[in-house]
Amino acid sequence: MTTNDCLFCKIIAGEIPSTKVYEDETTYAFKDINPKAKVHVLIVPRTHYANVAELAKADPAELAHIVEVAQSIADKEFHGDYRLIFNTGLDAGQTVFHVHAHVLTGEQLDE
Ligand code: D5M
Repeated sequence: MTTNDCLFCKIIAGEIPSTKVYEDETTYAFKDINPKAKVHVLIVPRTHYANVAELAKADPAELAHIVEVAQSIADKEFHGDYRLIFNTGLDAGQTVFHVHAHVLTGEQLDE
């Protein structure tokens, strides 16, 4: 997978529409098209990494920043509580191979 045929690279570039929740120089956040909670946001680094392990190795500061962004979304949308998920690999349910944090918040979540 290269950035040319990556769905989330196209979303970050504005070539495919998305509902923006947050953006800065390194990071973009948008609503998941198939929400699994009242608030379901995807946070992605603008740079393409296939999964969270690649991101952690190449740019741990960006991974920490993604956690900060998740916290700020949960602070705004709920009382600061949230679930943060990185599906990693096909058998874990990863379908888009540009690392993305799922932030689930806005309501009490099932266990
Ligand atoms: O999560 C991939 C997630 O990406 C899944 O929850 C649906 C979401 N998705 C797919 N296409 C779009 C678009 N176009 N906009 C917003 N959200 C989208 P994974 O962990 O890889 O299964």
